[in-house]
Amino acid sequence: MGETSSVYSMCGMCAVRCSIRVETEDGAVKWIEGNPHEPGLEGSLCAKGSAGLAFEYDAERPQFPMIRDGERGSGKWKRATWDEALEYITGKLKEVAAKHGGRAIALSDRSGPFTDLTTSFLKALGSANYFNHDDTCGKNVDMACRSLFGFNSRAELAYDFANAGHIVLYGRNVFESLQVKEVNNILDGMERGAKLTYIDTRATVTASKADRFLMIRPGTDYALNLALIRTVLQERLYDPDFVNKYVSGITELENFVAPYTPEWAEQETGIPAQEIVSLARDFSSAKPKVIFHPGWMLARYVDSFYASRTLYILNALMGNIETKGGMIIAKGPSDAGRKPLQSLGAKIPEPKDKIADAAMKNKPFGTGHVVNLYKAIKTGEPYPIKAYFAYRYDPIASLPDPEAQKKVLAGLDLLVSIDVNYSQTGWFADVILPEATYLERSNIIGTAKGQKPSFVMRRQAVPPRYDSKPAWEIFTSIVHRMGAGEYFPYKSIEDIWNYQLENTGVKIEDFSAKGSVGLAKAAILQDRNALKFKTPSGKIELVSEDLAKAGFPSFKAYTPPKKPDKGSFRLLFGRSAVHTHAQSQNNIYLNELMPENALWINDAEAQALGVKDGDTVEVSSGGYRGKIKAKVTPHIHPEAVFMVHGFGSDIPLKTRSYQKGLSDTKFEIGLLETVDPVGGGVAYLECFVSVAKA
Ligand SMILES: Nc1nc2c(c(=O)[nH]1)N[C@H]1C(S)=C(S)[C@@H](COP(=O)(O)OP(=O)(O)OC[C@H]3O[C@@H](n4cnc5c(=O)[nH]c(N)nc54)[C@H](O)[C@@H]3O)O[C@H]1N2
Ligand SMILES: Nc1nc2c(c(=O)[nH]1)N[C@H]1C(S)=C(S)[C@@H](COP(=O)(O)OP(=O)(O)OC[C@H]3O[C@@H](n4cnc5c(=O)[nH]c(N)nc54)[C@H](O)[C@@H]3O)O[C@H]1N2
Ligand code: SF4
Ligand SMILES: [Mo]
Repeated sequence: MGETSSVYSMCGMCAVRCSIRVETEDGAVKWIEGNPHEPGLEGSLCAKGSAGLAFEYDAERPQFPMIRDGERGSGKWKRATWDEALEYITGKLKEVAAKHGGRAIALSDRSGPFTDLTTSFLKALGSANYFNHDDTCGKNVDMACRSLFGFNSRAELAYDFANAGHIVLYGRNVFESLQVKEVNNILDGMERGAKLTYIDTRATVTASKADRFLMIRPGTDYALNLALIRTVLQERLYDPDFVNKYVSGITELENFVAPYTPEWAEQETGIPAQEIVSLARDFSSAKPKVIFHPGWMLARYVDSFYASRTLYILNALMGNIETKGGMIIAKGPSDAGRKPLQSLGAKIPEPKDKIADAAMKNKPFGTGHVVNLYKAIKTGEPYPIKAYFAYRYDPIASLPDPEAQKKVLAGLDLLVSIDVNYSQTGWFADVILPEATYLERSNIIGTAKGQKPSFVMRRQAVPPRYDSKPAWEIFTSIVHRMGAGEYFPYKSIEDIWNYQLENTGVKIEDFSAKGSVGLAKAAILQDRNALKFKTPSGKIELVSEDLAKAGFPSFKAYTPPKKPDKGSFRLLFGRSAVHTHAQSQNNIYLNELMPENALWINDAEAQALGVKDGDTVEVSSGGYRGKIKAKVTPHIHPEAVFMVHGFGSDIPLKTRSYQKGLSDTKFEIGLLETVDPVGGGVAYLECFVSVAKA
């Protein structure tokens, strides 16, 4: 046996970033498992996490810096040294900064626990133009949450599924679109007797495990919720003490929902009125241990903001906040009486100009909409953006309409992709910088908020196999070459860690035992008699002052979603348990499990088109067409078809996934600027396709 060691780190096969333990022998990874010390994880990993080994030892990933050697997107590259690639990049950045100022440099990443590095990097270059993926994910849900509670839905709220009495999920396909801890907590809760209600346009694995599955007409969850709220109010099924103390605007709500009867909702949703009433009675009997999980799919229609608001209103009516089995306000270091990490940007002066979307619409509760970054690149308003870093982010694969995007991105003087794979954006970029993989690098320390907040660390397990570098080193080097080295004085990741930990009383060694450092001895719960919400009034605002100031109503009348024309269907998408977005399809192991996607189509509709299960069909929309196998099933709503996202890669260097299956984004023509007018989230599901036998 050679030299073995064991390191605690963080999985990087999806953005959940589960805590892991990695065993190595002679500098090679031998074994990866979930961190046995992590409650709720206890050693488990998902299939994608286990495929980390296949990813690490795959040669079909960028192995050295590459500079474009032909037209953008031509796939012609020349190999470069790091010195050449970084000189090329900083040469362009200097030109851009001289002409338009540092503000013309933008960066987007996936967001998460390490964004202090990217926002500080931009700050050092004099730019506030940091954007993340959220408009394409949970933005509307988050905005809805803020409008009611003042909390960020993801960072400031957690769900105590393990102790819940009734869990209601809207298209939240927890058993396939998964997060390992959450799955384990839900299974624990169900073992202890929690009921699971699942509402989706198709029967997923989660539907098969649910006590109650309701198939809903696409885009009508708002109608369902209005009728549920009406029933809860009329039958006085809510928590009166909680509502009287913490909720303002209940009379206005009652008046607003009055016309939305269960019988009316049946016409819209296809869910029988009886079912709606019995669901309302059923979950109310479990209050306050009821969780309505917002999911993300509600967030992808043009009126998702208001639909998501009704879902949070249901949570509030059940009085489930800050109680066992309910919605928990996530705690940070200061709630545990501890000091937070020191920001890498703490000593860097604020950029002169505000972020480029600050002046734009759709921002009652915040900025950083990546869609508005595209607008700014396209129009030069409010000022020009000429250089763009896509770091751990692949907009061409994840925003609608790749061709429309390329037209916008063509206006840049510099597009850089920093990735561990060849991404669709990388393929169109001027420079690809290969980051060392999650097993080959350390990251800055992150903060995990929750009932028991902690500091978390991703720590290098093995040396890089190719000529790649960790992000902290890439960004530090660019800042130095741009003449701002004083703001990034770090020579090693330990320098960064020590700086971050300076005032916290925590030392680097403290991470060795378990991989993270807990900041509270016991779970912290606020006093239920003295809850404070982060709204202007400190209450849960059904009638929101902030919304009114931004010129939006607190309650919006229901408008039915468009019905597809004959022979046409609404295109829905979602995940498979064995793939991550568009990044894993070429993984040897995961590719074997699922090499391509199929088109789910309702059996009666298929029959009318003469399509049988397994037939090849042609799908088309606005001039784009492609062929795919049909999965004919009764388990999808007749108005919709569905495909798993992430297939149909254009990159020949990824030989296993090249042109396998279809890409949903290519059908989403014209939707790049179609957003929910209040939340700002991208309305991907306002997409219709025609289907015919091929
Ligand atoms: N049509 C359609 N559009 C969608 C979706 C859909 O289902 N259908 N899903 C939406 C949702 S919910 C989301 S969250 C977004 C996701 O969109 P993205 O955030 O763009 O997707 P990811 O696959 O998480 O990651 C993007 C890139 O990060 C790279 N990457 C992974 N690990 C690392 C690393 O360690 N270092 C570096 N430097 N790079 C890394 C991957 O190779 C990939 O190219 O897409 C959204 N867009
Ligand atoms: N395996 C795996 N897990 C993941 C990810 C991954 O890439 N792979 N990505 C992570 C990310 S970033 C996210 S955002 C989450 C996404 O997690 P989810 O939002 O739970 O999952 P999706 O699979 O995107 O879509 C869920 C469902 O929404 C349904 N749906 C579509 N329209 C409607 C509607 O009008 N009403 C209702 N009620 N349902 C509708 C679709 O049929 C689909 O089954 O998953 C996370 N987990
Ligand atoms: S959910 Fe799976 S792929 Fe994602 S971080 Fe956890 S183990 Fe890794
Ligand atoms: Mo997402």
